[in-house]
Amino acid sequence: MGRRATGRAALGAALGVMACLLAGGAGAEEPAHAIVRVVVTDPGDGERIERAGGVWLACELSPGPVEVLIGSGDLDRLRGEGFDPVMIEPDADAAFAAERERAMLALQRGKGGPDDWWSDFKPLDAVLEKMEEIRDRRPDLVEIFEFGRTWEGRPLLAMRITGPMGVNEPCRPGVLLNSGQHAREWITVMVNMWVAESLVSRYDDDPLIRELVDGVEWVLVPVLNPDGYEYSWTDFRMWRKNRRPSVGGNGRGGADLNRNYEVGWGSNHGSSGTPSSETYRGPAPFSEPETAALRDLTLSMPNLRTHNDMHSYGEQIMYPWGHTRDLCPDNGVFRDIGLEMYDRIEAYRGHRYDVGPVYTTIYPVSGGSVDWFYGDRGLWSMTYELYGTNFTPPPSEIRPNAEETLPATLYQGEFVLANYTFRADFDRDCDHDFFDVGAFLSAYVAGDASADFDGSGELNPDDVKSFVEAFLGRE
Ligand code: 0X9
Ligand code: ZN
Repeated sequence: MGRRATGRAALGAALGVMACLLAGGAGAEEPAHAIVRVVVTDPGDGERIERAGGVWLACELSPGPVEVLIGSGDLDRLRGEGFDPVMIEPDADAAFAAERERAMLALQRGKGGPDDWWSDFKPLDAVLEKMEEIRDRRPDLVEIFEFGRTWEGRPLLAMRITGPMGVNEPCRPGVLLNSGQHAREWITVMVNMWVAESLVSRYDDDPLIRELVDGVEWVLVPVLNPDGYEYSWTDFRMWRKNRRPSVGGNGRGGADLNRNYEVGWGSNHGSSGTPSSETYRGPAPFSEPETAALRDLTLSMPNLRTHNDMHSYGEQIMYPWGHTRDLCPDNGVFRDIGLEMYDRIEAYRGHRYDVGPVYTTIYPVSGGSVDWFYGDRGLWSMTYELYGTNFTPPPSEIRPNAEETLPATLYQGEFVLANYTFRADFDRDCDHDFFDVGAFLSAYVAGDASADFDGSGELNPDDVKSFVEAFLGRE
């Protein structure tokens, strides 16, 4: 994985600002943030970086160089922790401001102009507007609903995308896709929105999409952490957590939502109990309104079968567990799903994602989303780290990232359609079990018209035969 956040540091300027930072002076021109590179040797180094006030800019802290975002004074503290930091971007704020300006210009140009929506990243308001625009195009397929509120009172919004009822009713299997759990991972929001756009705009002409929309209930949460997302646009580009108020108002608040789920919660191996930490798990499982709302949404949808939590960056397709090295009981099936997703991603432009459990593929994560969605809810819960080399990919990566992963994400719909819709689900409880046989036989013996399984218009042994065949074939 590449680690350069920007390649734009001019050495002279770097040395000048480094001198200023080293002097510890808060000069008027001193940028608030700089990016340095340090070399880490063991996993505990993450804590030392955080103790010094730095934010490490990688998904994975493995031995070797890593870029660290620092504020004034942190350079000395990094040295105090025993690192030997090398300046690579003395004015990170200027780079972030330039990125924001570029995106805002694109947004303006897009309003009635030539720029299409996918040409650059979008601030929260524009994402919500786009959700509405997609809904307004096809209100017969799309519904937007609020499923909770954040710390700062913002609505948590989801899009439900599904065709007219009838097919697979009442057992239409569900797919839940969330993105933007980590505030700075802007590209995940665009990629998820592209799924919504594709399901809706291709519905009329693409038979597979139509089958997936008619047969599956898609619930998309493009911005699971809207407070953090907004903050990453307005205040601090590298913000990761939500906006839980800080203890003592020291400006280092927030909980890492992806450490706040109940399964495996609370371990210091893969999460932190220190409120200022980047991986602070919160005071209790589901203490955060954003994760609690997602939990409740999930509990309200017993038809959900699969889930994807989209992150950036690192080219990985992962599944449980994150909190233990042990393989989960369904590791084989997860691996098959992951490998099919791998093939589909690879087919687009040859990117070879790593496939495997969170713990060994990226690093230990305790209280992460996939562990709860699988361990508590029994879903086929996957998570991406999208392609990229840092948290600020160029906007030219939006479309390729979106196109590259779409077929893999759609596969999750294909998977539930193939595995969770049963003609032989006679008692309509959305499960394939022997109760269906019981229900069929009682209907047949009672002479109930519902037992006319082959649709011949009369009840006869052929109905039993075709029911048994469908049941055994898991149709
Ligand atoms: O640390 C994380 O939460 C994820 N990496 S990131 O750089 N995007 O922050 C990895 C989490 C994978 N596990 C789950 N989604 N549970
Ligand atoms: Zn993330």
